[in-house]
Amino acid sequence: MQSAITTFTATTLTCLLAAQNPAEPDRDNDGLSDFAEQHKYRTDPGQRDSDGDGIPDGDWRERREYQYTVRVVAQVMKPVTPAFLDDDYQDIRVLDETADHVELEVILYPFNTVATAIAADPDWRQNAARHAEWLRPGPTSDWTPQLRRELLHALAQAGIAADRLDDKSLVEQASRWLCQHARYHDGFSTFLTAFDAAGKPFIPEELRAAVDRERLADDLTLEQQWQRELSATGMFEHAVRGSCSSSAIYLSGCLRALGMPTRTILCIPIVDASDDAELHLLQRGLTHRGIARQVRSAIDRIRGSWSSHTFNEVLVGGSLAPPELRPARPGHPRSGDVRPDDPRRHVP
Ligand SMILES: [Ca+2]
Ligand SMILES: [Ca+2]
Repeated sequence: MQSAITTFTATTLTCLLAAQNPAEPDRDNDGLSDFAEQHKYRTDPGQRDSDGDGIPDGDWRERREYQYTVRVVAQVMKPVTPAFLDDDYQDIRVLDETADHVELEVILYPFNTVATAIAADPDWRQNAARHAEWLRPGPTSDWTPQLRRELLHALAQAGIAADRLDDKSLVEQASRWLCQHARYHDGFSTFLTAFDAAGKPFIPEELRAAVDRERLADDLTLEQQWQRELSATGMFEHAVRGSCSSSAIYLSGCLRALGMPTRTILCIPIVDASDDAELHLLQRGLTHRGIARQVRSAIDRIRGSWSSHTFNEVLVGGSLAPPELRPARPGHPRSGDVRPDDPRRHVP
């Protein structure tokens, strides 16, 4: 059972996360973009070696000397594309690889200031067009021209002029409308469904019994369940959305239909809260009092279970941050600033 669930997780990561853009300005040519030096690493974007010790800021270890960071080693089942996992909040490198999994070293930057740097871009459509990979329909973000027409019409009826708004205003207003449009109904299918090579959903044989048990609560067929939890078009049509993963899929498909590059991010906890050895690592390793207090508070509530969270990232502020996916939807959870006890963490 664990194997199938983990495979689904890795597939989601591979399908929906974006690579950083190598063309972003790097004035001092140290391998770190100006934006990242200012808002992620806190190094000097005008000096290749900020502290003059002979080691450039871009060095894997050196870049951690200006910020409080958290280092995690995680094994992720294949398929996984490590390059897609580097973003404004974390760095990734591969430590080991087997036939089944990739062992990743993850460096988290919890005190980044990326969220404060997001600004609206009135000409966002020109920048957005360069991110075709995060605009096109996917197995779950399955928007259609019909959905686009109906969504634009519904937004117009609600006074939201999608063709005249800047990117930040549009994503805020459209996301709010979409969440209000769809009734919340938590179900099961995002955690028990896998996808074949063609992107079609199926239930792995070892999970069949669990599906039959869970489905008794709703008088719906499997296909009807999928339409209400794993299909952006289906959720829009039925005006229903499910858990955080399901809601992220719904928003991702609908925002892509509006021409906004969007990806779904799956956050995995830095430790397994059911494993005493890993909890001991936290006790020893998290030396920043604020971070330690938040993490321990969250763990107290999930002890004995497994917890993860899924949400959306949307390209906003193309003029400020050149062609790279920037997290958006201000006011929503981000890996860098969300409090573990913040109720919004379960509202994608
Ligand atoms: Ca630089
Ligand atoms: Ca240095």
